[in-house]
Amino acid sequence: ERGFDHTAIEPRWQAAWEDADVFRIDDDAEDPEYVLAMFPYTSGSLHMGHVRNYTITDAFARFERMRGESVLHPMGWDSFGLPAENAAEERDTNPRDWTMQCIDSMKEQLTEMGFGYDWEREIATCEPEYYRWNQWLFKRFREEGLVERQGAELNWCPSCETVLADEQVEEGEAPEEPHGDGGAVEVCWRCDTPIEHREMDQWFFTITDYAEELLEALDELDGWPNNVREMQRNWIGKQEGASVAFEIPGYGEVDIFTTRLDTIYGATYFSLAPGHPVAQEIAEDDEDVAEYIHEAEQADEDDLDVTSGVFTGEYAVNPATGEEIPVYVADYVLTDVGTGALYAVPAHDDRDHEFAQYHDIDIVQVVEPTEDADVDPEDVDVQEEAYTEDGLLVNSGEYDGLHSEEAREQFVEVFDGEHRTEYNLRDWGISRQRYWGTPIPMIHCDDCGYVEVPDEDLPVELPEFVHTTGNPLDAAEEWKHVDCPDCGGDAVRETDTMDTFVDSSWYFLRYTSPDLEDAPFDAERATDWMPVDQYVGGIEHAVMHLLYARFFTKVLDDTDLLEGVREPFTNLTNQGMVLGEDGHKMSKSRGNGVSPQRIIEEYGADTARLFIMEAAQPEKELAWSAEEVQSAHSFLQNVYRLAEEYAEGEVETGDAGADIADYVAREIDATAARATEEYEQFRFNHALQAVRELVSLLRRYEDATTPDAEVLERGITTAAKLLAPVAPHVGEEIWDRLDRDGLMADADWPSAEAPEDYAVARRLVENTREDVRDIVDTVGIEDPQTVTLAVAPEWKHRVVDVAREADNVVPAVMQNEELQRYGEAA
Ligand code: ANZ
Ligand code: ZN
Repeated sequence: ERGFDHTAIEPRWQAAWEDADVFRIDDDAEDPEYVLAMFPYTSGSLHMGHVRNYTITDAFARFERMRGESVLHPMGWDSFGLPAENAAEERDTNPRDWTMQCIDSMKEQLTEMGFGYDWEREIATCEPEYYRWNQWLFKRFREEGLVERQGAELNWCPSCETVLADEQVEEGEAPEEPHGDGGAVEVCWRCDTPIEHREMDQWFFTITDYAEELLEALDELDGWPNNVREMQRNWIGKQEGASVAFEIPGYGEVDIFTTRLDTIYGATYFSLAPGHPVAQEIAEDDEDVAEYIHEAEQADEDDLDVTSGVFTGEYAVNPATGEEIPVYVADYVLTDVGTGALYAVPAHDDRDHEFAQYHDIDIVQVVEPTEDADVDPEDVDVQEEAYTEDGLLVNSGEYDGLHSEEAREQFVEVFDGEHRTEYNLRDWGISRQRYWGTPIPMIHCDDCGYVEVPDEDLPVELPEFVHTTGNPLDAAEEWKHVDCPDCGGDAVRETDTMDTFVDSSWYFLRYTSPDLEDAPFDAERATDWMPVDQYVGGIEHAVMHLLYARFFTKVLDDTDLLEGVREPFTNLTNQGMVLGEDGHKMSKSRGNGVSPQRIIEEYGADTARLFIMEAAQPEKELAWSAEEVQSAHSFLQNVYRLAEEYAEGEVETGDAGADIADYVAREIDATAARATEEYEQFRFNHALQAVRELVSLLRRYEDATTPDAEVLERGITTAAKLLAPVAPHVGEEIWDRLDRDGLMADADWPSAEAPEDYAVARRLVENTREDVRDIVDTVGIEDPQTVTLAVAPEWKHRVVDVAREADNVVPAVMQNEELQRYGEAA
């Protein structure tokens, strides 16, 4: 039986790596390469998305390690969250036991995939040793004035009398109208009662204090994909505008926020958010308004009806025209945006236009397109549709003809306003009415109000889990009732727990000192080891996790827990989706999933890893293909057998002529150089393509001649090493076959010194991809070998094409065996 048996070699090398502590990194390592994958949520088993994510970081970490870098490549568990509570309910166990089981089985899977982590640095966010620092940091943030208690809208089940997390709200049918219009309502997952929305006080981190810095620093994050930076920019949503006061007789001056002060002459009505103090004041004497506000509070913010609103009977004075315009209370005006009040210009704003048409309000045009605009002023009919572009002012008194931009500038003074910048970014509400999370370290005392749990009493540990309808922490009477730390009187613990995004906002720091008992992390080491050099994870975290982690890092730096670390992740890669063989995202419901376990059993981890890395660049979608999996497996067997046959003395070696040996030697160096460069750029598939080419050359070398032993052996070890970050078990097996000392994981990366002419040619390819002819001319077609070395496979056809066109060089090119193949194929 030739070839390797993956079921035998994979566990063997996994054990060997562990015995030799290959992936351990010392605390005193200086500024290691920090390679990190987003840690998994403890769902119970790895899916292909995980496997892809971790294969990328593992390959890169192994590559850097073989290059002689010290590498920090840790792993941990994002292990708090509602699904564990649900699983515990379903299985009649508790979230802790369930989570620990999940961790055990996921860890086993990671090991079977051959991923090399420093397990000494393993962390689990559900351990008191970890979450106590969430509590400690919450207190430090509070000292910095970054924690506030504010009202927030929550889902409330009137039947269970409990707050529901968003995930606990389902679409259902209102029970009292079974033959209703079929419209879906939101219902409680447990009892199907339609839910209500209630305003309740919650704990917030005031991330908005950092809005400007979080926005500005994005410009310098050039190791991040542009789309993620753009998503963060939009999320932060900076708007530069102005605030101006409008008089509402009987209620005084009300400030509005606008980004279109140039349109003020066109304001034909005025709108207040339901939560605006003046709206509330009006409601005191106006039943219709009171009822509207009440309904608006019940409604779900997410499905806004732009036309919804109620006339208050009051009028505001437009300071530009002196005219009185009707005041509405309208749902589309958000209480916590700007000032919660706006003047509306139906002619130039889409929402205002829809509202005005519905409520039959005047539409007055005050801006028309400039001469060089795409639209003809004649073609603009604001009665039909709002014109939302800038332009020249009309119907604006003495300011007619002024450009919008100038008008915005001038009007701030004219109408006694103020420049004002607004952000879409909201403060981060961290309260969750759930059990399986970090208890918020606060105690409520009727006399003293909210009092912090003293540092020496941290962690506030979770009590035993009980099965109950609401939040188990509310039912934990013994745990809940404590003495007030200030006055010693009867007091009650906060029963909300923290959003699990708090856990993931700083876990990358904990890896630097996972067992530290008197601080969340060692400030000096964290400062030295941070930022993460390569961070890899899903695009679904583009905004929340990645923004929160940036926020935490900045706060920690400002509070001197870090020194001069303003950003957590220097380079970010979002791996693309894994699709099933049918081209759809792998999912349980479609039944098109491929389980990592099955692939490991059938073909081995190396095959799975190789397939994943060859099939697409990390950012691209990857479609599963049984055929390509098979091809990856055959390739690995082929490389292995090449080594095996050589090691067993089955290859007759000798002196086949210096020319050919020289050529092969140059190809070996060139491949190492090219693969190295591709690894550095995260273009693993190109690196692997180069290795495949080398292996086929070595096969031809061996078949067609009596190869030089030294060159052949160097070729085999080079190919195996270049493959090792992706297929580490096979790498070790070959290393062993060749009787080398130690482990390949510890071996040196092949020298990336390419032959000089190769390097020149390579640069040329990079610089002149567009013009193969230039390459051919410049490197000199008399030396077709250099051309071969220089050009990526996809270009070799073009080299041949160019050579054909310039027929004087055809014979020269065709002397080159490699190019001949491309010539024949063409
Ligand atoms: C008058 C105006 C005229 C506006 C016009 C726009 C166009 P964007 O559009 O994203 O830049 N606004 C102000 N406060 C608001 C609130 N609390 N809730 C909802 N909308 C509010 O956002 C800025 C615009 O949103 C502001 O400029 C304001 O309407 C509206 F032709 O003022 B504008
Ligand atoms: Zn007290």
